[in-house]
Amino acid sequence: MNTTALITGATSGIGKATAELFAENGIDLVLCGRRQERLDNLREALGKNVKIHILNFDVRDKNRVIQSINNIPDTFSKIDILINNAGNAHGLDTIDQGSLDDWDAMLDINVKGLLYVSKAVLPQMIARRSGHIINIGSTAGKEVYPKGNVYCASKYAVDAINQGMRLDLNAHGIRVGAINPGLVETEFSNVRFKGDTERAKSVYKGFQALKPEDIADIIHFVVTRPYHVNISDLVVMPTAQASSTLVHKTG
Ligand code: NDP
Ligand code: 8X3
Repeated sequence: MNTTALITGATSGIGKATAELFAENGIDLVLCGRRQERLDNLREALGKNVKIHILNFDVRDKNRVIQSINNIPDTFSKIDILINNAGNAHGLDTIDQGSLDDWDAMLDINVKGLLYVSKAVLPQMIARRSGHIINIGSTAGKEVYPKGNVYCASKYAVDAINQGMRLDLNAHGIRVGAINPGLVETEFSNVRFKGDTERAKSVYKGFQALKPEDIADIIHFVVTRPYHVNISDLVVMPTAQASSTLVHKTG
């Protein structure tokens, strides 16, 4: 039987690159996101290689998340791999200037959304005594940077949830690990700066940022290790980046 992966945030960036690489490698896919047209395009493009099922939900909508995942057609219902990737930063402000709506979005999507999706997928993994969960954290979840406050908090929470999941699922034979990227050039900064593309581009100027394909490659490596090998926590940065606050830029 084929391997099936469910990827949240598959319409862009790291999630999309992972979907493309998984499809190239024969992994059937359940692809999630809110932008229907992009989901349809992915189904069209990747459906030539593997079976694709698309799910349109906002990870904040817990009832819709649980209902959508519970009603996945039988062909896709054995989810071997869950990539908890959906998420973004919203705003970059000092703690006194931050917007309440931005704070809600980051905590509701990056933390609670990840929990809702995991809660929906876990029962079948536990019943089968197998499965692999990859949580996409961040260097922001290892080291706080100025104005990162709530985004960093959301990724520290992902780090804690990753550790907690690994402890609680240990007896069930489920692999759990986090991948924590540094600066990856995706739509991330465009979302953070609310469509200010010039400001978004400037984040990645003067050095070679990671590409989403770099992270997809690592995710594929992690999920293709023998089952007794669990890569539990991995940090990856561009060579030009030494920490959350130190990036060597030229020009
Ligand atoms: P993108 O903005 O390119 O992709 C974000 C994805 O998340 C999109 O597919 C988007 O889909 C989905 N998403 C966002 N909000 C929701 C929501 N409410 N409900 C459902 N899906 C949602 O960013 P990245 O690929 O960079 O980000 C992916 C993950 O990687 C995030 O968790 C991010 O925090 C993390 N990360 C990113 C880094 C970077 O430098 N880029 C570094 C470290 C970690 P749609 O809008 O269609 O719903
Ligand atoms: C994304 C990396 O440094 O832009 O999580 O917060 S950073």
